[in-house]
Amino acid sequence: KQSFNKDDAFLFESELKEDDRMIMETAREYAQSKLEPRALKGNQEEYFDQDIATEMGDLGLLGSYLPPEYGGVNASQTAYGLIAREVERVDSGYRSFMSVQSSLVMYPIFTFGTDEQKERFLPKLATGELVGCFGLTEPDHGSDPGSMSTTAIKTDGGWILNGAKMWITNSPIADVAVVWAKAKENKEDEGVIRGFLVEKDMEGFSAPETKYKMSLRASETGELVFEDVFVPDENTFPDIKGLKGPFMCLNSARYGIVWGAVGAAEFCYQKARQYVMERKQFGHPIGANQIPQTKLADMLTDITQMQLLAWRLGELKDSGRLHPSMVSLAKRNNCGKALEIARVSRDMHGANGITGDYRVIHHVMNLESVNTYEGTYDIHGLILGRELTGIQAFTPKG
Ligand code: TGC
Ligand code: FAD
Repeated sequence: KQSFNKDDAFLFESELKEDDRMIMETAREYAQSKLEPRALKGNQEEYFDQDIATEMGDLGLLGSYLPPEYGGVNASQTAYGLIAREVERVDSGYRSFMSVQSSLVMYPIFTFGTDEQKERFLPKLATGELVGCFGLTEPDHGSDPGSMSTTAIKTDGGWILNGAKMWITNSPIADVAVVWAKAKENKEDEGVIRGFLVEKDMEGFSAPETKYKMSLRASETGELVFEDVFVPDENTFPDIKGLKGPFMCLNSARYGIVWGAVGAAEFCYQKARQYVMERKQFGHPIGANQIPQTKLADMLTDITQMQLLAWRLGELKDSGRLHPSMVSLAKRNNCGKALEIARVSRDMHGANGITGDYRVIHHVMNLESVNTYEGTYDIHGLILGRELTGIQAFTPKG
């Protein structure tokens, strides 16, 4: 008789290809042995250990889907997602580091960059010797990046950047920032968004840290400030123009988050399952009561749906059939469900659930950011709504 798998009820892992499974196992072993022991300190002390960059690089976990000449291991998109799941099982902040480096920095350089840019940056980003960040959001423009204020004015041999980006993962430790800015005073491209590679020692550029976050505390977050920063032509993406550029990067990063949320949710569900069997009240394990049992049943039902969505999305991406609205559907669903599961698990742990040691509230707080960044829960609902009706509802009518 087939036994029931309490962690993978519909046995999705048995469908994985051998290469993908091997990468998943490498990531799992690394995350459990090297990241898990750092997670509590990272959260309590608001600390990202930069050795993590080179450790992940050594294992081929950064930009894994790129070809070997640029430091990747030609991994499938499914494998990339499985890495995100294992890393986020420990901490969404570590997955953030990995996602930004892989999807928001290496992907655009690989896709939009010149050969010289690829050779200069990609191999070192893949080993973790260089760290990158991605600047789209601004203090006054989050969900609506198309209204951004950061400007780029063409000058001899390059562009002059002015403005500021905010809430930028990795910014205080980044060697290179992929920055999106609007061309100004430019006949051909007035108001068109272009991409730039801003390096940390460029004059007029700074990246102050944003301290005292209550979420993603093990991830470095900061601003990017540009005061007449000269960016030479060789640091400009030559051809990509418009919002399509950053959104193509977001398709990849949001896809990784779909998987990452599965890992965080699985952790919280497994902890709740263990806790209600060990903790006794009224002379019985808490798990002997109906309410905790149906809470566990709801969690596993949601997780099974999340696993199958992520796995199927990976297959569609690997076979070139992914549509961005599929990513919105899955990002919205998996982040919203993961957050709900983490909150319920926290409740099932009673007072212990508020302590760092159990690491559940840590996931609750992290998932608040994950549900917000890369397009909020509601913005992805509106993207789907527009797809379904053909009518955009981002701006009020009347
Ligand atoms: P819209 O008119 O929809 O589109 C403008 C142009 O972009 C194209 N496009 C896409 N292309 C590829 N993939 C997609 N997903 C695309 N979505 C749109 C579109 O075809 C059009 O191209 P063209 O050639 O016709 O000009 O633009 P809009 O201004 O109406 O967009 C509205 C909306 C809400 C969909 C969009 O602004 C949005 O997605 N907002 C959310 C912002 C967001 O996600 N920011 C993320 C910042 S990065 C981040 O959070 C990193 S956290 C990382 C971590 O720590 O893990
Ligand atoms: P707002 O856009 O001001 O939205 C506030 C609320 O209003 C949300 O609930 C939203 O859903 C709702 N809302 C907004 N517009 C509408 C509408 N038209 N209809 C209905 N509801 C609406 N950005 C980067 O560029 N790079 C990064 O590396 C990065 N890292 C991040 C790391 C962290 C920890 C966090 C928290 C954010 C990060 N971000 C990054 C920024 C992130 O992408 C934005 O926070 C997100 O896009 C939302 O923008 P906002 O915070 O300005 O919220």
